[in-house]
Amino acid sequence: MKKNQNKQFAFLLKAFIPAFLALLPLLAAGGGMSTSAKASPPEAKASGSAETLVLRVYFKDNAERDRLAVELTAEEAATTGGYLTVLSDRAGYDSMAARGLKVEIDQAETRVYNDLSRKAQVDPETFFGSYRTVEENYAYMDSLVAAYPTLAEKVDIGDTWCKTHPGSCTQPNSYNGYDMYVLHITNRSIAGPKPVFWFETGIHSREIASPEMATRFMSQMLDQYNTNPDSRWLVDWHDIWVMPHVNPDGHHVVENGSSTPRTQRKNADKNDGCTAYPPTNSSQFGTDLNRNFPFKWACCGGSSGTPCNLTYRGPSSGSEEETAAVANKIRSLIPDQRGSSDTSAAPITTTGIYQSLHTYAALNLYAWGWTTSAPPNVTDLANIGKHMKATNAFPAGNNYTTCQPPSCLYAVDGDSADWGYGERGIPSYTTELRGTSGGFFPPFSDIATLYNENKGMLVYMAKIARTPYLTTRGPDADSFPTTLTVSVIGSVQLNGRINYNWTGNSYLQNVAAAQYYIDTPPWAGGTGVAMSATDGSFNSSTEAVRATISGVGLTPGRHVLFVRGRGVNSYSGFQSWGPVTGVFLDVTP
Ligand code: 0X9
Ligand code: ZN
Repeated sequence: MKKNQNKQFAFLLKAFIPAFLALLPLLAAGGGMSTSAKASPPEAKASGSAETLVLRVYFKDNAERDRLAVELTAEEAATTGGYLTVLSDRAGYDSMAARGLKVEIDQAETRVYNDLSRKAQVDPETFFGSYRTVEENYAYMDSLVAAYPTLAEKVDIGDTWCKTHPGSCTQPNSYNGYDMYVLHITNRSIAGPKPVFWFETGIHSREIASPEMATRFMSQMLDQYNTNPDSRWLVDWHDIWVMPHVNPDGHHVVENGSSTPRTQRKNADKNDGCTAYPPTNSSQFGTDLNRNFPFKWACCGGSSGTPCNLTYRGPSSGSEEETAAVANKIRSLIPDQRGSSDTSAAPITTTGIYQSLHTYAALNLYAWGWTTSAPPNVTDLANIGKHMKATNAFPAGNNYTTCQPPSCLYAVDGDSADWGYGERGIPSYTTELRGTSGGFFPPFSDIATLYNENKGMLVYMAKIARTPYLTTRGPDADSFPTTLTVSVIGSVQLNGRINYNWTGNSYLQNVAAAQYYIDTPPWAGGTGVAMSATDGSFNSSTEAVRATISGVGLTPGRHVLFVRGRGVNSYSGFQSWGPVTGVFLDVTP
């Protein structure tokens, strides 16, 4: 990436000043939370010598839990231990204790949170180590479009709050907001309509690991188009929408923290009665975009009506530019497939799937967030979630607990996952990445691990996008090779496995059949060729399968095989075919 003048200026600001300022807390020997914040007198005062404490606040029942979660802005840590995890300072701790709450300091987590040694060195073009800024991620998207012009386009779906309110945004500096860009990945030389996988990150800007997953997923789809057969067929046949920054204004604030990012969670809307800046863990301007979606908005105590609160829901349903842009774009891509009653189930043939990635509770959360009642499609929503978790599924899951938020986290209303399922009827998830050592701000070196453990979950979601509620009832096709080579006068063996037997599968049953397609997949009118059970009969939930593929009659060059299996059961008249696994078939003259 070329440095322009702004970058040079940013370099000075970001590298030299914080490097000097970072020394101050060490010299002051006060320890405490060293933010670049010490740059400005007001924040230096606000943090002072007050160390951030990681607190366990115990609750008596779920009603108290949900009330306290909103009031104290609990972290998204599991609540199954009977307590909420809350970041506060000594004064906050004292006042909680004074009002009779049982509250403890988690000493180990408090040390980790404040560990100065984690502070990464500052790169002129990134922040907090090598995390990319909004500008850099947008430039990265441009570079992908330039490299793969027929496979990727950068789509502007709207303007942020700061861009629609010119002159209003002055923190951390005067700026005029952002366009909201989504990378639309599909091979445009293959006609649609195609099933939609919507994958967004960064709705909570301080959860900085999440956009890094989006850019890696873009790369996996595009840079591996010629080497990874699943990337190939997904890009050819599916509409993949990846939005790295649902909240770019908030991210801009976060980046400014430099040696320690700022903790802005919400957008930059400060016209609703709160101008608190710099952001703290209990007060900041903005609307929580994940409480602003137009479904069950403000319905049930899962959000706050107080503007400085971290779960402030905004003045009205869908009031924020960012929320409206995402909802309207998805509305243009995916039809409303669910009835309007809370108990209306979406049909088994529903198409489209939605992932909104957060950090850092290690959870795959599905609807509903607004009620403890199970959603009408609960069996399938949970089953997709369990596949997202199962490390022995294919592609391998992330090993995060799968659950409905009020039972494992806290009640939430107006969030994107409830909207996606509630309004459109599509399976919608909030995956919370695992917290590594840094909470919201893991050292950049953890990003590779986090992507590695989540890429299988993302690919699975992309694979089942056509009919997720149906396809999750089918088996995985795993253990197939990446590439087979055959000559035009020869033949080759295709070997692999059809497997229902991954941990937690609600649709465990015997495998009944397997098939492959050459170049034209089942949904495009291709002809399936039956594969046989290697042991002679289909009579188990895990079957090794094989076929002999002849090269005679095939054009020399690269072909794509689509392999899949099904179970013995049918559902509403549909056979239980599982997701496709791709294999390259290279035919030599
Ligand atoms: O509270 C939230 O918005 C999410 N947790 S976080 O700490 N990252 O902010 C959880 C939202 C879960 N909601 C649904 N799955 N419906
Ligand atoms: Zn979040």
